[in-house]
Amino acid sequence: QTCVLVGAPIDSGKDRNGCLMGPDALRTAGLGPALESLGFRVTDLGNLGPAAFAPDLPHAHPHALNETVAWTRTLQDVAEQVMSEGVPIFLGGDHAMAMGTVTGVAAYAAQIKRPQFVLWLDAHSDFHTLTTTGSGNLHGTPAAYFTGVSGFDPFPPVPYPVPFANVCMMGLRSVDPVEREQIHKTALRIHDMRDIDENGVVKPLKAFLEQVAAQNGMLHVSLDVDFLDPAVAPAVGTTVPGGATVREAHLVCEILHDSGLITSMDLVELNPFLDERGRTAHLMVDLCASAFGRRVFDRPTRSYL
Ligand code: DIR
Ligand code: MN
Ligand code: MN
Ligand code: MN
Repeated sequence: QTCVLVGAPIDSGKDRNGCLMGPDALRTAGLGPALESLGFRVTDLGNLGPAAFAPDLPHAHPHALNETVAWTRTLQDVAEQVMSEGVPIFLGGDHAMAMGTVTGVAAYAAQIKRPQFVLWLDAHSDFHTLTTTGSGNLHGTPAAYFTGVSGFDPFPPVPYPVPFANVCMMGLRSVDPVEREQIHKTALRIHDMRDIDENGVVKPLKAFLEQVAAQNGMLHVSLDVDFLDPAVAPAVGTTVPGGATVREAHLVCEILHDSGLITSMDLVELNPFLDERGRTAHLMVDLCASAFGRRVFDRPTRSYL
């Protein structure tokens, strides 16, 4: 099996810069060799760039709209294309990357007539639109965009939105009031940290994966660094205390591997400039390795289905 690394140094989704170094930090932390040691053939497309765009005004609201639209166009095309070559792992870049990656993989799923599912591992719900965003930071909008919510006018239309019921969010602990109001109107599967505290990660994840398997779905996993607690993953611009522990995150990834369902993945929001000695990059690489089969002892495949 082949893993295709796709570098997406998009840094336009928020004001604070540094995520552009994410892809190279993940490579430096050994992502390629880790996947090779698990038996994968690894190809690396290098780092992409945005399509041509008109310069954005420095203090515009939303921030860097043209640049983010341009990135979305590039990533949609590449994501759809690369799906036939293996399992793509998109190396962010901030979470605005998912506007392109998720809509791209969903277009591929539509081609082969399989439903698309998304597991969103994040402190934030990223469910703003261009009109509801208070911060103007577009990394707070991808989940609304790829589920087909209106209010994304200059962005490409979304012909194959991911149904709300096919999206499971875990780790939430920073949701803006407007987002909460909108989420309540949808069938999104929401598991905030309170839910994880009470029930753990296994029960909700297993229920979701059973749904994916039952419908022969494609599964995109979008892992935001801030899903993790900042004490163990400090290299992200939007830390929120009270996140997933190292073991909770590994367990999610290990179960994902055992399910055999992952068809594409995002590793996003890593800002190596905020790190100490690549600590967070190494953790992200280790989690990705767990998602692709690293384990202490063997377990039966699909043991969670
Ligand atoms: C906040 C923070 N909801 C916003 N969002 C994100 O700016 O819209 N931080 N995604 O990582
Ligand atoms: Mn910027
Ligand atoms: Mn996010
Ligand atoms: Mn986040």
